[in-house]
Amino acid sequence: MKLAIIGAGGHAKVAIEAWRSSGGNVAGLYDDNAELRGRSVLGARVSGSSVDGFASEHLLHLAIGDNRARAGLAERLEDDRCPVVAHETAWISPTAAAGAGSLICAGVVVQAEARIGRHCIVNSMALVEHDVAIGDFCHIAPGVRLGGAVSIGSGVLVGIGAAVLPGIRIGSGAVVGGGAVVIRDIAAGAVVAGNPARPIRPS
Ligand code: JB2
Repeated sequence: MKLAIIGAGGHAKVAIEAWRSSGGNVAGLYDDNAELRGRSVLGARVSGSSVDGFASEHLLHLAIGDNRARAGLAERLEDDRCPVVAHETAWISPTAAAGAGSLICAGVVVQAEARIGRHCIVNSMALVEHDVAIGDFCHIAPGVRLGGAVSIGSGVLVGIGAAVLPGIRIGSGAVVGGGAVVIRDIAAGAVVAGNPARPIRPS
């Protein structure tokens, strides 16, 4: 079946190439920005709004980097229309699992019994070690390293290149700045940065 992609920005390019890497066809792109209508992104045409995409007969993927925007759109979707999209170069343990609509990008490694929620982005070259648990609507940015048994709530952004030590717990809605090294648990909603990571905005 063909995949309709909601969102026609930079992240859509990554989703398109991940889906195509294993022979998938993209039906079209759908974006609420009317100025994008008719444009082509990597050969896929912007054919309408998100409502048009939902009304199509195709499988769907939410290719929007913002966690909240993605979560809002997911409420209007049934999980069985949203396959896991994994680039062919990702290595995903046969004992790991990812929820509906998640994108596992090029070069990602997901180790034994890791759990990834619904509509997550595990971006290029990220490492998700054994027994990691990631909630719904998270973005694990490029090059992030999550040590064994790290636990992450929903709607969390772990910024590019950050490292999270084994067993650390990160609460829902938290933001970890790019390059941070997380050595202590992080409260829900907190924003942390640096090495070692410290709050720059309290929860
Ligand atoms: O609620 C929405 C919505 N919010 C943004 N509904 C619909 N249908 N579309 C929405 N969009 C659309 O997503 C915008 O109109 C825009 O066309 C697109 C977002 O494009 P942008 O290039 O700004 O961001 P992105 O989400 O594709 O990529 C971001 O996140 C990635 C993970 C960037 O920060 C990338 O650099 C990053 N790799």
